[in-house]
Amino acid sequence: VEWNGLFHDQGPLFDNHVEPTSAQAVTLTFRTFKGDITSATIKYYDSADSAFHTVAMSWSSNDATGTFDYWKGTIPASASEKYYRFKITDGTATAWYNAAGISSSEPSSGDFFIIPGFTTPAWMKNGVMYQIFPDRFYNGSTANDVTNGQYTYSGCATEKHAWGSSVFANVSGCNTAVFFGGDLAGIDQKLGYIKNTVGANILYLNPIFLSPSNHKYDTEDYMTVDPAFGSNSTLQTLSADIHSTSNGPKGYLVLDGVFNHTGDTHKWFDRYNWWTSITGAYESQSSPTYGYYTFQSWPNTYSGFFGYSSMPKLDYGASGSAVRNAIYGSASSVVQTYLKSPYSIDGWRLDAAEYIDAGGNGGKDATNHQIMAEMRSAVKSVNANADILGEFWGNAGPWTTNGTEWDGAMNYDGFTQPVSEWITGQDYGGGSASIPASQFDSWLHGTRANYPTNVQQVMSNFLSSHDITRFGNRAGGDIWKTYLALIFQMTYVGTPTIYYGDEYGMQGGADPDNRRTFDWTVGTSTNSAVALTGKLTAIRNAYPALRTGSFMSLLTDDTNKLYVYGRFDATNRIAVALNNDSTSHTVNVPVWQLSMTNGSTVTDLLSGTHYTVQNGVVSVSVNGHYGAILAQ
Ligand code: ARE
Ligand code: CA
Repeated sequence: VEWNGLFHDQGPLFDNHVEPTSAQAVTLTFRTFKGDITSATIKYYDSADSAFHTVAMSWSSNDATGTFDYWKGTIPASASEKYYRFKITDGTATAWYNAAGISSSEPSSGDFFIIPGFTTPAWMKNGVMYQIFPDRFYNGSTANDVTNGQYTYSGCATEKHAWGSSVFANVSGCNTAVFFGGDLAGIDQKLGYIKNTVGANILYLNPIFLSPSNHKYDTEDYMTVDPAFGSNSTLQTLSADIHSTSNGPKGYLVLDGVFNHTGDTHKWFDRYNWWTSITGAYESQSSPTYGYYTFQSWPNTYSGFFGYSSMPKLDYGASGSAVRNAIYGSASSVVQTYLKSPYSIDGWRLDAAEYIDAGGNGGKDATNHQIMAEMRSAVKSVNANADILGEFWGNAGPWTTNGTEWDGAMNYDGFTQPVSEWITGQDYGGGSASIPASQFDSWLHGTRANYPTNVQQVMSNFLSSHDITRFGNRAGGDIWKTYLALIFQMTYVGTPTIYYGDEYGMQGGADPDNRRTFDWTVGTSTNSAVALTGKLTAIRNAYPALRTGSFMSLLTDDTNKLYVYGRFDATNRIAVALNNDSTSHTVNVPVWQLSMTNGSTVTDLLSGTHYTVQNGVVSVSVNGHYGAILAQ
């Protein structure tokens, strides 16, 4: 069996129902070199009877170039989750093929998923996300700015600093008390920049609810927008303006749901009696919300996020508990309220979701999964198209492979880390770590295999976040590395997510330096990186193959630091060639793998240059730390 000819994924040419209902049979297509094999079999595990089944595939057709055979087979419709792999024989040798790769012996993991009835939001599959840390993006109203000494929290008096100042920690070392004045009105005023210049249509905002810190991960009241960011009516206006098409394409809004813990000033806890008419859990063991938290020894010893006393952990109790109802279970819950009109948000990013649990333990267990399933039901009951984006830094498979919990997750593990190591030679924390192109490819392959295809397509792929060093820093200020990373980000599988400022290579080390104020003198359409970002998002928006098409690895060259892959569907075939070297290289792109015919023309969507396919190859010179997007 010639392994180089074998291909299947759940792209539109190889799977007729990537999101089947329980009534839809799934017809799979498998590719081999023409005449190479004698039989192909689908072997699938059906969770309904916990047994393996086989389907013999039959030859169906050749590709247009006569290079390949296509084999087809159908897995019958049913409601149960299934996992499949292929067995290929040529009369002598056998090869096994699944999402994790090809092997000569039968694999025990890494199969493709079929999860009837599980859908992820189309707008998340097809959009580009822009992440904003609200205090640092744009000050739309100075009237609401936090002033020096306006209040003191955890011994830290608030400090207001000038936009662009490099002060992130105040004199007492309390970085969370340093404010710059950014707000929701500012975001609203810059929607034109986000939608039209950058080309992003999904906004993800770090926490915006009442809280004494600048990051607002220590919530004081979920039902009130922090006054330094605006009011609940400002949020309604912002949401309406994001959804409106009068300022660019229709947009979507995702908020940060910090539901593992509250702040210690939350009215349910009320450590400092800021809520004078309320008796919180810290104040009395007879408080109506005493049971919302887990005290080992009341009042001073209680479970908190990472042990922080400023972030007491919520105790979710059993199904139907007061906390579950308040957070997501009831019509007036936090989760449901903001999904409904007049806020009409489109999704929740679930902060620290892995730890959510009952009794103050570490989460990641059956109770956590039960809570996540209840949360999904609540979210989808209000808006079936809403997105649930979990925060997890490793393989988020446990929350995404049963179709009952998250739609997707922050892709630290399957995007941010490998991109950083390949392009910058550093991990996302800034430590030295370098991988060659071949390892980059296998890392991506392996992490894609962790997820059903519709989950892969909504994984949030970002270069930086508010929790790690800036990509611009790891790149040592070399803007060409940002160019290369952006080209990869906008042509890879998953929702491209731009942490504000990454579109111009914003600098910054670890928290809090990764939360600098946006520089509006740099973040303009005349900046070359911003212009490239806009061009790339337009390309992604124009070609569905880049969003929901197949992904085929075409070439890795560790010596010349090259990586080439295909994205394709029934309409378009695109080969992306990346050069991670500092000097230019001529890349012979094997477009015969995409069935491009000799003599046909491909166009580099970045440069506009046309090329002719000769001997199954397109020969392209690619600049150092740049790429070509060859489409037909
Ligand atoms: C800040 C400073 C700390 C300081 C602390 C107290 O960063 O150094 O000690 O203040 O003064 C929020 C704020 C942070 C703040 C933190 C605590 O944004 O600025 O810290 O609250 O007050 C783990 C968790 C993951 C978490 C990250 C940060 O699993 O959930 O750590 N991320 C979310 C948000 C954060 C937010 C919180 C949670 C709390 O995105 O912004 O912090 O609501 C490995 C592990 C990960 C681990 C990661 C980083 O890869 O696999 O699980 O993430 O390392 O430690
Ligand atoms: Ca302001």
